[in-house]
Amino acid sequence: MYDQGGTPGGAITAERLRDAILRHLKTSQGIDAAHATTYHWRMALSLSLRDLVVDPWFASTRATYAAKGKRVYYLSMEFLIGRLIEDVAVNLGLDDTAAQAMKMLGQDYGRVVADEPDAALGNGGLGRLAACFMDSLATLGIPAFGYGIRYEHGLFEQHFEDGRQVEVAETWLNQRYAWEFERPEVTYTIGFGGTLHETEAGVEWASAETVIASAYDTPVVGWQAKWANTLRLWAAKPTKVFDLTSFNRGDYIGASRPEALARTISRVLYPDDTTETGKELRLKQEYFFTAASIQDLLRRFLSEGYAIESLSDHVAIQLNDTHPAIAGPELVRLLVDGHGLTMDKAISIARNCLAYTNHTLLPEALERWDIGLFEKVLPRHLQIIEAIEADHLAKTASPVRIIEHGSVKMGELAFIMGHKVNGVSALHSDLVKQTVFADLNRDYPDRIINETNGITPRRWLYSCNPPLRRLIDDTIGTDWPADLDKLQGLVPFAGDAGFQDRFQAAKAENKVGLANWLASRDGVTINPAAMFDVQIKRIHEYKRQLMNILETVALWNEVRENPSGDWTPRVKIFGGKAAPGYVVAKEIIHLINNVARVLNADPQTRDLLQVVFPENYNVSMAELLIPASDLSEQISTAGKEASGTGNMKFALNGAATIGTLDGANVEIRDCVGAENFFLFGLTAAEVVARRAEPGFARAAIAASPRLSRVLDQIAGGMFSPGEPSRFAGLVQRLHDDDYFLVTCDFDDYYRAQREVDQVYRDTARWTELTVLNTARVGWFSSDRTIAGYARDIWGAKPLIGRSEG
Ligand code: 26W
Repeated sequence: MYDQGGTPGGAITAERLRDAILRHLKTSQGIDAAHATTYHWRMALSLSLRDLVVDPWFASTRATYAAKGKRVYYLSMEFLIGRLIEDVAVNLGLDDTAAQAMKMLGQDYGRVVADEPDAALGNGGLGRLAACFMDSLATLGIPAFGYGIRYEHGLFEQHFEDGRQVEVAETWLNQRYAWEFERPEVTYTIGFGGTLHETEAGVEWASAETVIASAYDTPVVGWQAKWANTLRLWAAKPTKVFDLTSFNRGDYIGASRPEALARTISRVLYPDDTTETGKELRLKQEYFFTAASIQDLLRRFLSEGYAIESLSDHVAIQLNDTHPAIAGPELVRLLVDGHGLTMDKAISIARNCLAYTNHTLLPEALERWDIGLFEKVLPRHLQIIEAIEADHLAKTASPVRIIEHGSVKMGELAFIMGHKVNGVSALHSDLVKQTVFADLNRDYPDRIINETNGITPRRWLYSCNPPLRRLIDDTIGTDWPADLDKLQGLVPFAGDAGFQDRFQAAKAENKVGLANWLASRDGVTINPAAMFDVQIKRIHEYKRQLMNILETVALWNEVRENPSGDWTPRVKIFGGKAAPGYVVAKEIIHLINNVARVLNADPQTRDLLQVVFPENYNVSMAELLIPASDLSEQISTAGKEASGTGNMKFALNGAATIGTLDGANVEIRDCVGAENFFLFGLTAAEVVARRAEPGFARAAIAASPRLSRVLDQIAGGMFSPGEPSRFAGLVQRLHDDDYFLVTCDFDDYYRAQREVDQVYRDTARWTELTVLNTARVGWFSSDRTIAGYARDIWGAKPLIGRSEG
């Protein structure tokens, strides 16, 4: 246990932790140990660990007030947190102690940990990045708040019925959430709609409806408990709780309407991760949490007695994509309507506080709100956006408008209202400059910078991969979790036979663990000696899960024709959810499950090639799959994956990557060495050129007998006997409109996969390659990323010394 300041000291022994757990069982749960269920033990353990976070939390808050420095505010519609027991135990240095304490109590630590529901308050990359960033902000000791929404229902639960995805509401809050502290004293009234009135004091906004934003705080403790920050999530509550008159006249539904309506705002996470919905409720969600957050940070700033003009000396606000972009107009509104500043002054103060991160170039993901809807919900903010646009046009000769063609473009608003804009990988940031914001890049040439994404090594190596963690500790010491570049120390061991054996043994242990989990949860048996070839991420055409399953069928065809050939046994593992309204993505899921059914039943080939698609992929499943993976599929169409972060997690856990020159794959390949990366496919520039060639897809198919055979099999109903034409549309799309160039990259992808087969069979070479991946991806720690944001954007300083380790 690490007491205040991080040095091992006032040791929390297993005995003391056991006693704390028993106390919480009794006093917090009101349960006699004899009758306690796994849930009760899990709650008692969680509360006992939470108790130990409070002191560093209070001390960090006190130190922040004393330092009179700058606070960082990370505004995000999503925080894909996952489970917290192990994360907190690891950061407190109590992961082994907790396991001992549970053992003393006759409980299986693993079972108790697995009982915790994931906090699935996000869709995918953007949400998980926010969670990794919170861990790094605390580990570096940078004073920060994460602001988001406390959704009652996170990302839906995915089930397969006859191979098709069905969605079920997620229910993480059916049980008490152990890690949060309700803050009933921290509430803000948020208005929507209504009218504007010119008065001599300025514009007055009379909102038509209001809802209360009520805070829930979750402490976020960093490595070695040297610092702890706050994740403040807002829940919507009615201004008028209960309409007694309706009730008295027997209108019971009417009576709870106000509550139901209000709670709708924070009821559920929108499950779309690439297509903006344009829905009024989504706009209200975005304004609800952003307005509450801006009002909360302004209250905190003013409580320290600073002059409003010095706001940007003490406040840095990061917008996680455009979803909180209304923050600019909201801050200007408060400075003009609330503090009487001129519009010009307010805009420049706000700009010096704000910065925006772009996470996607997909046109359908860029938020554009219908102006009619916007004016209806946020009339005062529309006025202010017009003023911001006028200010932009007055100061530049820009062709760019924020309001255009009847919609409010949130990307342009976030860009113009920020002092810095960043992409999330070197390639992506260049493409942001060359495409989506080319004009604004000309107007503001030094505004766009790059901050390549990262991942927290605490969750994504130390916690999820104990066998490899122990080997690394034994080999290079124990301070790598907060200084990941130290992994370079493994390079000299890459070719060492003894080390290779232990490295392979760690991977094998994880593979057996995964096989046991799949067998117990899904009744699926996989061969742990086979190569585990894994593609886990949201289902999307640009991520090309379709190309992966086409290659799988092509391989199956070859194996069937020559079952005695020296094939490398493979298990293809898929995981991922499709947005409920994304029909093509759901077809791809159905195809994968149907191909799996046919291939896994083929007596000739099933020991050489198997396909599994465990349902309901989430953060906890990723923590199980990634340490057990041999091959990481990062096969997106070049220019489409802004960065990727799964790619980093796989490499860190000793998996080889087969991938395109897209997103952060480019930088991973540069770090690990081209010879330790299985590259294929067109580059981003070649993609654009090829797409411009008429009939490029048909030409590619005609040139590939392997591909055209597979397409004929699928279109012919080989994998949908009951409905022969089920996948004909999917195949037709590849002929007519293969926007993501699956047809053009297929043969090179197949070639690269066979190269993987070759190298995999050379165990010494393969192990050396995977050790070098682990050893050389230290740069992809989110600690390095956050240090970049703090240096290049926020001007924020850590308030703790570098880890003494
Ligand atoms: C409005 C609907 C919506 C919701 C979420 C549109 C777009 C999003 C996100 C930006 C999608 C997302 O998660 N993008 C991913 O962000 C990761 C973190 O930077 C990157 O690593 C991924 O490449 C990118 O796809």
